[in-house]
Amino acid sequence: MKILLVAPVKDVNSEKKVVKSIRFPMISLLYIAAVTPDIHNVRIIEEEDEKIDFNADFDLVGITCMTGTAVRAYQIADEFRKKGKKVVLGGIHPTVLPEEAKQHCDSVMIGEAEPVWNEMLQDCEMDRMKPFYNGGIAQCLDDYPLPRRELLTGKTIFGMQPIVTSRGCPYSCDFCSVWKFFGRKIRHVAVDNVIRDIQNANTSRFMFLDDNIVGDQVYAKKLFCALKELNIQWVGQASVSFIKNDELLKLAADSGCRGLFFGLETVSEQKMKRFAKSMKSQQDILDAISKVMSYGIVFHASLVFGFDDDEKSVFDETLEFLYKSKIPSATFNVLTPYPGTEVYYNLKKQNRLITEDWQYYDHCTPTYIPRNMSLGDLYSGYQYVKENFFSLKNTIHRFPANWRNPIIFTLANVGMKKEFKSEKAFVRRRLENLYEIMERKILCMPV
Ligand code: B12
Ligand code: SF4
Repeated sequence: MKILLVAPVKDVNSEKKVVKSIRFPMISLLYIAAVTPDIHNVRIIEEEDEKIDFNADFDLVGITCMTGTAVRAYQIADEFRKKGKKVVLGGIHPTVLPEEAKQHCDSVMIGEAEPVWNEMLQDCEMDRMKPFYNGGIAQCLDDYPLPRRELLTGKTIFGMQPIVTSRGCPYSCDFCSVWKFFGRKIRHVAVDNVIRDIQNANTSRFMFLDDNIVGDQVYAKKLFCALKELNIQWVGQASVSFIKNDELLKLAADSGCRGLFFGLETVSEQKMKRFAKSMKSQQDILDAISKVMSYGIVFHASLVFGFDDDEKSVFDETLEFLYKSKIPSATFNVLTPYPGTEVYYNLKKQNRLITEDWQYYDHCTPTYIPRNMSLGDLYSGYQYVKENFFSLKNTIHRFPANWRNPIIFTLANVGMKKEFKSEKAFVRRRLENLYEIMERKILCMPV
């Protein structure tokens, strides 16, 4: 069969342009290609790079789908089905909402694709595809073949290739569905296989996509020791607690780590306890930032606004802290109630969700009635923080502390600023649409 695997853009009609330098290909499709028998021909389209030709000759189209890309994924699926093609949808959104996804495809793949992909291919050839296939959660990742990297097309951020060493997360944050989807036990790819994957990749720059590259510190130590021999540069996501382990932090740096993404969520001391993270005070975070930076590693923080205990003061408090910390780079998000998360169920129960039109679930648009501020306050507070953080004055103030990584610092800040500029008018229009939706609905306003 001729198989097309597609990674959709968020919204094909959107005026919000994705800054090319910060986009990244979907590794899931490379894994699916790897379990596809050689008798089939597989092609991958990253819609960010390449337009889809709906008239092209394919027997089966597989589309990967997150909540933010669901609307576009469904458009693509509908269009291919109109042309008589068989379509299968997979990824986190169809896994959480399989019945919704089924309205747009022949089959929905729930959970991990590897265990059931071949069964589905055989059924497709025999024209007897089942509505749902459930791959569940495999116990051993070493039974999976390595991703087929040669199918990657297009440029990636700093020429980095994506790589994964684990699935699963032991934490259970209420705004995240990863622990329900991939389970609470961390499952690893054997270090030898990771090394083989890196050696096949034809680059010396990697982005580890693991939710927490140091989730299992014994494994991490083994991995970093092996990476040291390869002379590569890498970035990844980590929990901030690991930096108390000096040996591991040094090993990470020696193995080529150039940047780590930390989900801090908040810098407000009263709220830190709620996240059960190791940081208990702003001083703890300041110490963590300077320690990570002293190893030549860029500290990238991810912060979220709009939690029920957030008040309007959260925006100034965050900005002041970030200014003081001279943090190299940060991502700001409006809390997004993804289906399958506790936050989603609670807001829905309280009748505070404004819309379940997934195109609004973009991390910039508030899609629910906040508890301690108005919708407009949340929107403008979020814009205010981004505008100030990426301003020339703020960037110049943070630059001297980041002299060891001038290129990454400049590119990260310039790239984020560019994206912010393009998103501003777009989010404003989305907010106006949401006000209209609210007028039509009676939603619970907080008292
Ligand atoms: C790495 C990562 C990123 C990277 C790279 C993403 C990429 N292009 O690969 C970056 C930083 C760019 C990123 C961006 C975003 N991400 Co992200 N990301 C992840 C992360 C940590 C790992 C994804 C991954 O590669 N996993 C490994 C692969 C093998 O697993 P997989 O993708 O799930 O694929 C398996 C199955 O799902 C299934 N499958 C997947 N697709 C398909 C397709 C078919 C046809 C079939 C049959 C099966 C199938 O089979 C695969 C193999 O087993 C996940 C968390 C997680 N653990 O999943 C969040 C996650 C997917 N991201 C999330 C979000 C919200 C985002 C952003 C919207 C964040 C933002 N602020 O903008 C953006 C959106 C980007 C976009 N394209 O729209 C959420 C999605 C929630 C949701 N309900 O949609 C997650 C779950 C994180 C979370 N904590 O909630 N992300
Ligand atoms: S937000 Fe991160 S730490 Fe929390 S459950 Fe999700 S993946 Fe795990």
